Amino acid sequence: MSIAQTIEFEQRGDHLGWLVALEGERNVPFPVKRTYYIYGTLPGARRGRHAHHTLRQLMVCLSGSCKVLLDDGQSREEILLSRNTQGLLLDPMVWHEMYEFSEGCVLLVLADNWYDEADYIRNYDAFKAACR
Ligand code: T46
Repeated sequence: MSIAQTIEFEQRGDHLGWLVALEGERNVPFPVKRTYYIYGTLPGARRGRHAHHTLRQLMVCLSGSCKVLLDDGQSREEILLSRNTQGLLLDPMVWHEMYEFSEGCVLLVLADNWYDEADYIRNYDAFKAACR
């Protein structure tokens, strides 16, 4: 079984161009309280490197590509995000790291709660201990 679920979004549009709609509690399986985007990542940088106690998030790569390492404390997997019609659901207590960002990569993230540094586990040993 996969650590994180991926969701395929319906692409809408016509001969003029394309559009994907993300709707909380519809095709996004939680109420959306916060949206942020990650961009301008330095070449070779590794971002994330944390887990959340309770936050649920959905990640969509709007432009370019990057890889995401997922770790649930027992196993690890790597996912390539390179399509803006695919979402990656990040449940609580999943350690995640984003890396191999292509030039111009833009990652959109929808979250079910506001920013709260107390929800982060930024130390990997503490994460492993909390999983036990
Ligand atoms: C996550 C991955 C996918 C805020 O002030 N408000 C916010 O909503 C966020 C997300 C961050 N910040 C501040 C905290 C730091 O001072 O922005 C700075 C950069 O955040 P961070 O180093 O956590 O960024 P990433 O790219 O490593 O991680 C982010 C999210 O923080 C995190 O929740 O799951 O993207």
